[in-house]
Amino acid sequence: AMDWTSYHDYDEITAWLDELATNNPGLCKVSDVGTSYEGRTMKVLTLGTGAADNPGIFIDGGIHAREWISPATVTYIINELVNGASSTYSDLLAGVNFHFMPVINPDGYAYTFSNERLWRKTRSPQGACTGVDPNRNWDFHWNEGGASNNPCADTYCGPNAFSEIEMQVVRDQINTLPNLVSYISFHSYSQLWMYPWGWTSDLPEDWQELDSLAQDAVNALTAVHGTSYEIGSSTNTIYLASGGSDDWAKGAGNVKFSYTVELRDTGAFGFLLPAGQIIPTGEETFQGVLVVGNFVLSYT
Ligand code: 0X9
Ligand code: ZN
Repeated sequence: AMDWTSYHDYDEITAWLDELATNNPGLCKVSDVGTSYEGRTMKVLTLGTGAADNPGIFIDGGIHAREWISPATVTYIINELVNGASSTYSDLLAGVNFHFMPVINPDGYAYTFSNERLWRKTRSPQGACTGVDPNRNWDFHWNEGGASNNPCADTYCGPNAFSEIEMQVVRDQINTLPNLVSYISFHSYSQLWMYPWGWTSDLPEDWQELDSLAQDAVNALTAVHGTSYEIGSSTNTIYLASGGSDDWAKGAGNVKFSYTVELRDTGAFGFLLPAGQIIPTGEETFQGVLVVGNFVLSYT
């Protein structure tokens, strides 16, 4: 069983996804979509009661191993949609397909439980050091700034774009799913709701649409517990960093409303966010995701 009073490891999360699908046929479907470097099965959970080509939202978490509030928030969102006041979301789930991958860097995440709490990267061998920054590894303006060529660095972009099997798996999902309108990647920390680009300070031509939806999402988020967020393009809000999944989703994957969200907090606890903040973070973030979901529902 799952709860949101403590953080859960990779095996607990994947077992829970399987259990949800078993208990909620017709709403949930779980698919095995790949295998990590160390052999962990990667799964996608899809929620939706309508057509397979309904507009879709792809939500991932856990790309950075140590950002534990990310998988916890993604599972919180899944649980609300599946086990929350069911009739509330029936129109949404009839018109929008949600695709979730709560932990897209399974080996790194497992390593933060077993060995090193603040590990960030994947766990593939890279010469004298280990791991690639999975959020510098995507093939859209790859290694064009804000990334390191040093295999020992935390922002190592890899020997080539998509060197990491786990990011290939996520890429293939995004490419396979029909009609994705939004992509949201959950990270921590800093309380930012960001849109492309992260590889340049230039803005996408449709940035005002992305900014406006982000404002609506953040307004709903902040209304829950008063948590303040900043909104803007990645480069202009946090820093320049190329090879990110959000830039790829928009620039190569053609997913228009692409976001990276940095969850709580602003640094008091940082990556070591106390488990007592999982539920409030989940509650507020879920309201932001609902705004995106309802926008996608009526987006043509
Ligand atoms: O550096 C990152 O990958 C993200 N910040 S974190 O502290 N969670 O590591 C920000 C990524 C923003 N998006 C792009 N730069 N494309
Ligand atoms: Zn991150």
